[in-house]
Amino acid sequence: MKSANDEENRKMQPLTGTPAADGFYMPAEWAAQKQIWMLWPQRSDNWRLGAKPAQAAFTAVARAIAEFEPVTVGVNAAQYENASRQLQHPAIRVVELSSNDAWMRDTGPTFVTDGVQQRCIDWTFNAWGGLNGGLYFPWDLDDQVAAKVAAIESCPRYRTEGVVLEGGAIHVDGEGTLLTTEECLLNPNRNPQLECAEIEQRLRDYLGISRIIWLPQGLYNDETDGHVDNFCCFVRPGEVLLAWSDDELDPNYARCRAALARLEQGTDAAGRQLVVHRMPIPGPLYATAQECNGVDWAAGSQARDPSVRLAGSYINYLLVNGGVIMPSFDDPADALAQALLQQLYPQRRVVAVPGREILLGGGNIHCITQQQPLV
Ligand code: KQY
Repeated sequence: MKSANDEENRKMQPLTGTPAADGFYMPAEWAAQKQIWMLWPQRSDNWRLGAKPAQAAFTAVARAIAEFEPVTVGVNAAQYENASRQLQHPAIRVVELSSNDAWMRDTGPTFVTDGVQQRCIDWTFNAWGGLNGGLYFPWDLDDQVAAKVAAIESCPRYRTEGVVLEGGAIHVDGEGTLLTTEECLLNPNRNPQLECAEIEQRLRDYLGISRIIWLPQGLYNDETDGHVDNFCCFVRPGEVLLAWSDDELDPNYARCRAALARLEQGTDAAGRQLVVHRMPIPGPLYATAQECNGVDWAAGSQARDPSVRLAGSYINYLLVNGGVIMPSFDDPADALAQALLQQLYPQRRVVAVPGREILLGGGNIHCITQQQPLV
């Protein structure tokens, strides 16, 4: 006779097959959400001053989201009490969940649905490049995050052994179109064993999409090898928002134009010509020497240097139920960016949360969050 434990163990095992073959697809970020998942920053070789300022910044993001919907924050055991105290809020749940760092967009699951049930994809994670340019070692706990989230939610899970992908590398419109960059997905430090056509087939198989729009590159100096979520996103089906610079001396100038050409050339899965909105890029932004000195040096992690431009972007915002949570940078372009987002999302309340501290760690609000759609 089967025990309850056998049944639980069976549920923890990954599914065989692929989501698309089973009738599942990834919904767009604007689909109704059950909750947002986050992780708690603590590693002092990425976050300055023992991650204290980053913890305050993550807390502000969690609290801003909690005004719209529930948030679950995964925390390493050593930080459980500290995080629980800082995150006290009726809509914020803290769970013990080990990780190497705090990038839930990239280490968390991608949720898929067939319109009735929810499942999720547990992509293989290699810290943005493994031993060939990855951002830290080891990354074993990060690679387990998606499976642990799935277990907490009792969500059946597909595991992509041999397909490396981070959530920030893709955006979908929920109607069959996917946006990504060649700089990231075709980088030899992700899936060197797969040809471009094979990568495209994996995207179709796992995400239930039928049209892929490849942008050549992402934002200049993005530590992730050009994640699309820091550069270009869907606003709604048929409309995208692209980071934009008119400064010919900005290394982003050519990147923005190359992306625009691809977006204008193609059509989406429904055959629509895309409308492209342009979002100014803040800065240029740099870390101060003092900020860099606050990061503990550790072999294998990235050196921080005030001369290296930060990949600041307003595109790195998160959609929540009824809201938009965007990063601000104390930059003259902040107000313009907020006004543009409010104009593009008239039915949502746009809330700006300081993003500099998260940017110093290498990403922003979209990178540290993962939406779980409502089923
Ligand atoms: O932006 C992201 N999606 C992750 C960046 C990781 C940076 C680690 N220093």
